[in-house]
Amino acid sequence: MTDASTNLKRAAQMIADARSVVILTGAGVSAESGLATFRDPEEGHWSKYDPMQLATLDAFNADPELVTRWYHWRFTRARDVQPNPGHFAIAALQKHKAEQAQSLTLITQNVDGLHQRAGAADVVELHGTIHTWRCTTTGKETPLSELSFDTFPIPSAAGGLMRPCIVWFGEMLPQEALERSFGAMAECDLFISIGTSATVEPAASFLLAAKGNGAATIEINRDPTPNTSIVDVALQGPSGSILPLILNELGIG
Ligand code: BV8
Repeated sequence: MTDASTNLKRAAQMIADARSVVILTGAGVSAESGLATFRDPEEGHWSKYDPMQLATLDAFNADPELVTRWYHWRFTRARDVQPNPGHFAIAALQKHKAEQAQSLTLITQNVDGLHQRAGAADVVELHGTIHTWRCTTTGKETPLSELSFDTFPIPSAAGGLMRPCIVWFGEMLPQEALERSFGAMAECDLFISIGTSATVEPAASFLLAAKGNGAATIEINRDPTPNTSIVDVALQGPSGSILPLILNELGIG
């Protein structure tokens, strides 16, 4: 038996034994749906821009048209793609754990909404969502479906501009999302990091915090990360292939 299949069986057994699981996902879990990640070169028009230079309040204030166009491009991409087998596997695992009267809290750094479209429940959107926008003057929120993008940027009724309800670099994370995350991490006996480079704080430190609370740890990622050397089991490869194999081991789905 290869190391990879031994590790996969071990990870499956850890998941079966866990009574309280936290999963943290990043852009890598949406890569097989066709959405570019943050640190892989972006295809097409935006390849000349660095997302790190666009996902900031300063960038929006300096050029609201450019940043609004970037998010318009990103949400039309997110709307046009489908959840992949990795998203569906996580949703099936969450359902299975609930049926066993055990808990699985899904925390995502992604803003694309693909976990919810795959059937995941109570998703903690740590970095907000592209599917709701708010007025820069009043903070009043509007669902994306009620916005028209015939002008860039979009003026708000109060005379301000509309911006996505996304946490930009340098902005505070939503209090409720942070509280739910820290609460789940304090309770969990298994923390699984999937498709994230573990470089954006404070999410990058969640695995270490859970480990410090005594949780076992698993990483599923295409490339090594700063967490790879400290997790109990590291499965290197595409989450859209690895997660269904784990569910097969567990006899789920
Ligand atoms: C904040 C929304 C308080 C935008 C995003 C220490 C403490 C606190 C803050 C900081 C700190 N040090 C530095 C900071 C500042 C900053 C930060 O972390 N900077 C980093 C770059 C050093 N953090 C913040 O500003 C946060 N705010 O802490 O507030 C505060 C405020 C002021 C001053 C001090 C403190 C806000 C962070 C949120 C930023 N917003 N997203 C948008 O989406 O447009 S973050 C952005 O990066 C996305 O959400 C993304 O998800 C996230 C992390 O990236 P990843 O998801 O990991 O994606 P990445 O491309 O990096 O990696 C993908 C991985 O997938 C790769 O490893 C690849 O190998 C793998 N992969 C690829 N394909 C597959 C795969 N894996 C499996 N299968 C595949 N098929």
